[in-house]
Amino acid sequence: MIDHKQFSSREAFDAKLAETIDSFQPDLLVLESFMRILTPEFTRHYEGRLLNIHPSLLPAFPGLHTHQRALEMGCKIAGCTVHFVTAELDHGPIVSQGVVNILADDNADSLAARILKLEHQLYPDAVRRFAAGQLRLIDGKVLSHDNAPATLMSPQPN
Ligand code: NHR
Repeated sequence: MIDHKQFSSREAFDAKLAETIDSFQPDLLVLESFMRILTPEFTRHYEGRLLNIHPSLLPAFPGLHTHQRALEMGCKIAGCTVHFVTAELDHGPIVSQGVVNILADDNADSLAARILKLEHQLYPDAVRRFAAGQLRLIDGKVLSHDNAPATLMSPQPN
């Protein structure tokens, strides 16, 4: 484990992180509950081979507390977005999106739970497509063989 608190700056933490990751020569990095904003040096180094899934329909609600913010805005739909990570937080090129209806009695937890089910479909699917060579970032644009449409989930009880 690499603990960011042991480093005096984001740059130093990210440099150690990248050094450690590179020793494994990975084809793809997949962020999961990774809560530290990554430096431009790091995101540039892994450009086109670093994915994130964010629990909102980007470009709406980048950052934190997305479900609460969607509810407060009175949104009728919400969802999640798989994207390639760039220096600008939650603004990288979009790979795929999943959509759920927001129900009248939803709270942040019930909405999060419904969206999480979609995340568990979309994220592995994106990794599978990347591994199969069907998903690439070319000149900052997503190149996808099947041009994946949004995944829709009809309202259903948790
Ligand atoms: N880094 C870059 N450069 N670009 C992205 O798109 C990133 C990223 C790092 C993480 C995941 C992201 C999410 O989808 C992610 C995407 C952390 C924060 C944050 O504010 C925001 C979004 C995401 C992850 N982090 C605070 C920070 O100062 C710390 C918050 C905390 O510790 O609770 O790093 O959700």
